[in-house]
Amino acid sequence: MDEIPYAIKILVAGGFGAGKTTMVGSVSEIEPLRTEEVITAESVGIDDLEGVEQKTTTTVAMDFGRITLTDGLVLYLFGTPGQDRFWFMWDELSLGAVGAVVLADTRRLADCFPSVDYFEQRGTPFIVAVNCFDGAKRYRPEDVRVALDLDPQVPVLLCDARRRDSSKGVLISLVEYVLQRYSELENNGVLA
Ligand SMILES: Nc1nc2c(ncn2[C@@H]2O[C@H](COP(=O)(O)OP(=O)(O)OP(=O)(O)O)[C@@H](O)[C@H]2O)c(=O)[nH]1
Ligand SMILES: [Mg+2]
Repeated sequence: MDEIPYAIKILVAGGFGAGKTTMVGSVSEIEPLRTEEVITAESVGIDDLEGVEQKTTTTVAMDFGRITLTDGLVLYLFGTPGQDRFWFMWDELSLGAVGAVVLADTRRLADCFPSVDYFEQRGTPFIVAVNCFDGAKRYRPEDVRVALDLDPQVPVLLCDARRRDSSKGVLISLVEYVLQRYSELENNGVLA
């Protein structure tokens, strides 16, 4: 009989327009579930579209996708909505998640602060993936770490959310980091 794979839940979070839906879509091996709605005129003055002026839709509930990393490990990916008014979804979406990717856009770095705070407070292991938008100034991961005041062990990497291999690399780094955090717990006797 074939082994049943481990299935774990991962969140893809970050500020409005950071590329969450793009990442879940680029990496998913199934047709991703999306909940996009058109950004209407009512958004003007409420949603900051600077830097993503071409954006016409926004996630109003969640994105969902799946990727098999190895025969034994399947990731279920949940993309969060980026706009503040959908914060009420986050606690529900986060239930059972073992780790999170916080996508950052260096043109609007402060937009990912709430995601970083949220996972720090919940004790959810997360990594920061800087989505390299065309035309955005390039920063070194170390500069982003300082700007976001991250703990030294939190991995920060650069990515292109539109590319499957790049997004997959981010998820592999997250899984490695989660495993490392859990083995620290074990070594420190917390799980004993
Ligand atoms: N150049 C470039 N454009 C990107 C990249 N990732 C996303 N985009 C574009 O940026 C826009 C925003 O992407 P989304 O994936 O909708 O962002 P989101 O974080 O899901 O947005 P919300 O759900 O509204 O918070 C889209 O028009 C994408 O095509 C990237 O890596 N590089
Ligand atoms: Mg989205």
